[in-house]
Amino acid sequence: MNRTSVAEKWVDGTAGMTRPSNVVWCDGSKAEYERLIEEMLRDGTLLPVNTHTYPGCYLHRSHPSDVARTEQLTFICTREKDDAGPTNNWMAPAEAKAKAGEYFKGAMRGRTMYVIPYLMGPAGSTMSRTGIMVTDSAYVVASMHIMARVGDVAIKAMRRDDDFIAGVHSLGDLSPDRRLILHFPEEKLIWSVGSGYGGNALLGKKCHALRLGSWQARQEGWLAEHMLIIGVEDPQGEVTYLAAAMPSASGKTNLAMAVSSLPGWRVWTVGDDIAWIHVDATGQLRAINPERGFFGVAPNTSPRTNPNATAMVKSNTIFTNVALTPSGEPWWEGLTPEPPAGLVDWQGQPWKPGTPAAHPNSRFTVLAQQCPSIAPNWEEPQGVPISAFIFGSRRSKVIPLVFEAFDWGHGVFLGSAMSTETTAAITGQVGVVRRDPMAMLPFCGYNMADYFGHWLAIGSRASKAPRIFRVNWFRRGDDGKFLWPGYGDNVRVLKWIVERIRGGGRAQETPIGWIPAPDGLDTDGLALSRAQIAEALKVDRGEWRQALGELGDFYGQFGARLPQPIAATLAETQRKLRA
Ligand code: OXD
Ligand code: MN
Repeated sequence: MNRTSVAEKWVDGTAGMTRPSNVVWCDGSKAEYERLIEEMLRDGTLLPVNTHTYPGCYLHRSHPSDVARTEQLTFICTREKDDAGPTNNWMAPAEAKAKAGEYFKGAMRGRTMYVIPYLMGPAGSTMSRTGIMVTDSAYVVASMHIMARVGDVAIKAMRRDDDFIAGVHSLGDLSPDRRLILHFPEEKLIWSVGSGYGGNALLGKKCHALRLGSWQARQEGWLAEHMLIIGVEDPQGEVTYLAAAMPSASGKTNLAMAVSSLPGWRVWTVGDDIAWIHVDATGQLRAINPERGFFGVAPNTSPRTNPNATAMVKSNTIFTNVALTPSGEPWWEGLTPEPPAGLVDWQGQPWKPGTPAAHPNSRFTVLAQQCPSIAPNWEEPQGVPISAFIFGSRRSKVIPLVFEAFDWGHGVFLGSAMSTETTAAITGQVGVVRRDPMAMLPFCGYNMADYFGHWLAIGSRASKAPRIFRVNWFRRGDDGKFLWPGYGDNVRVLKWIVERIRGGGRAQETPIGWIPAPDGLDTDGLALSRAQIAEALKVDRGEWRQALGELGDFYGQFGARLPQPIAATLAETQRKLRA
């Protein structure tokens, strides 16, 4: 392999700090993957599962205190605190390095340091970017094989000797007290210590593709977003590409792989978590999926909610923290209506009813090419043309099932106004409403006020600016039940969105945007009354006035850095709601 001298030097320096007993450069080959699996089966990092029904699948049980992203230990380490902004944890670079340096010092003694050159994005795409990460975790290496393009393909894609994001990862002692996930955007550097969990440890994903990616995107004039990408095919065979931002564990993977309940309509999967989006020479926005696989939430994945994912994880999949049936098959809540007898829980203990069998944030890691709905063009180097953005969150109240922004600026406002109920994908309390602009709160690598400004600027460069929509599958009625069936029926909402893009789609104007007219949504064959649909689409002025008051408080922390058009749209919406 033709390694660059800058990379070699950096790797040597890192080995000097972490003191591994040997250093192995990864080539990304199948043989290497198989060697790692063998080694992990030997030392117990991986457990076999039933190879007849789940060929090529394995189970990893993580440390019980290392099961989700730890946002309170995640920092943006810019020279100026204001550049990280009020929504990020910030630490001065020197302090961060001194602290984490203590944890890294000699952390790899007696262990192998793997060097992983990786490419985010399809080979041959000008939108793709390279990284080199080191780790002392074989589980991380095997997962990176699935989630990124590893080896020579990455080295070849480097434009210069120093054209890479550098990432240092060590399991350390896995103690949350000695865990830090640090981002140094000005140095193109990531340091992560003390966790083996995907979002903290697979550095290509959240740390590179989103936090550092968003920083680079702003500098270079593109967007790095927490978005799925899909192609929606109509009965005539025409495909419309959409990108949708949704918070972690809020149905992104399900929507990315949805099986339509509407005859003739079909969803093609391009990506399920991250989109890198550029404005092309004609002013069209085009998106690539920088990842190579899916790191999806297992619980509630079933033949009913996501038949494609259920089929996809039947082979060549690494499961983390799921339960096992007596015949050694992976199991998680929701996979079957009733739990099978004799389950072993995610910690390897006989399962006690009333406790989680699989961890609520248990995961599957699998190659995208295994997905039955993967789009034939998902690795197209020039990406797919995006016709609309969707912002979705998890709110039991206030937010209608779907509505459309009046224009780009209004859509950016709607994205910036997003809030959501928290899930098990992050350590902390579940079900609390928190602000989550564009589903990027935990992932934006710089001041979010500047991020809103960057979105506005992209719109002015896009001669064919995508339409912007807001969705909420999670609204509940007074009886506490969901108002909308979700899953495959969400394609009914996508159909209305496609119709709006093409100039049809009946809609009515409200103070917050365009809502489907009473007969606008195709609800044929759905056991929902008109009143229920009206309830799902309702704009409650009182609720909205209160919500926008809270939004104003959130904006307040950005001070003068908040773009004026965002503040003006808030004021205008409040005025309309009072009228
Ligand atoms: C993820 C997340 O794993 O958002 O995708 O937490
Ligand atoms: Mn995500």
